[in-house]
Amino acid sequence: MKTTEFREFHTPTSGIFFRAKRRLLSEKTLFQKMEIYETASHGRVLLLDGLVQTTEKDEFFYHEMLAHPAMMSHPRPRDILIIGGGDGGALREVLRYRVKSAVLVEIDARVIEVCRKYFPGLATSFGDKRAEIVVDDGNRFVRGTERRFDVILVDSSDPVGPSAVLHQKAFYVALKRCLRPGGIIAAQAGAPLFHLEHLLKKRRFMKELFSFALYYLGPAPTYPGGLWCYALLSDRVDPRKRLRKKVPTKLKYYNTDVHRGAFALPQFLKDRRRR
Ligand code: AG3
Repeated sequence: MKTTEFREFHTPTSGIFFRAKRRLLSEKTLFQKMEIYETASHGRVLLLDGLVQTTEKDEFFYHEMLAHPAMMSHPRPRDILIIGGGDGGALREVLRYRVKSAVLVEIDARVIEVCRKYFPGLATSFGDKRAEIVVDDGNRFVRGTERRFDVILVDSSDPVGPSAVLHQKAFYVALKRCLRPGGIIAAQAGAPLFHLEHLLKKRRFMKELFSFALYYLGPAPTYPGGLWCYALLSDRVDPRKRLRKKVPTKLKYYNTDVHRGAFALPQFLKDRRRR
């Protein structure tokens, strides 16, 4: 796209029209096409391979809902792993807790570099002493590492391109191996409106692997359909039961009422099968 003042753009299936004031960056990295626009309505917008990943205006819905349901369900989350999430938003959320370490494994070093520059509100977390950044393929990392984690967040993109493997059963088998006893995984799972078949299939294999494999929902105004689905996986913890007492301050969307409500699923996504 040429840099035309106030040109409108939209992304496949998102249905959102952004008014681009300025293109700040457009490049092909080793892994994907990356673009950043300054928009009139949503502040800065990051796209990877044409898909909206984050906007300054509404990123808090997604990042808070990816991180806090898992973090709040774990009695003592000390060591955290984030797969993907090179913009730093999920990392910012987990560092609101008294964790010991947070390892972020991002395949594309350029995403980190560029977000540090253009999305300071997300990427301040990279400077935190507890954060450790690993530039590697998340799939390869979880297969090889001997480290174990209390909470793992999967902040991937859609099941196409470099993120495709992060949606498959083999990856979840490998992830499970990296969990400490009592550990919890939260993974972004896609749009109920556009990825329903995929979501239903995924829930079947997740239930084979974990005692608790539950979907929950949250708003994502700039993602396709506006409603986003996440999976919460654990062998010991039912995230609908006991929560930690103290919620981090300064959150914009998440609270414990929202947490409980998020597990209420609409009829078309309800799990009717018992294990
Ligand atoms: N995680 C991505 C969500 C997928 C967006 N999909 C789409 N727009 N079709 C994103 C990175 C945010 N930390």
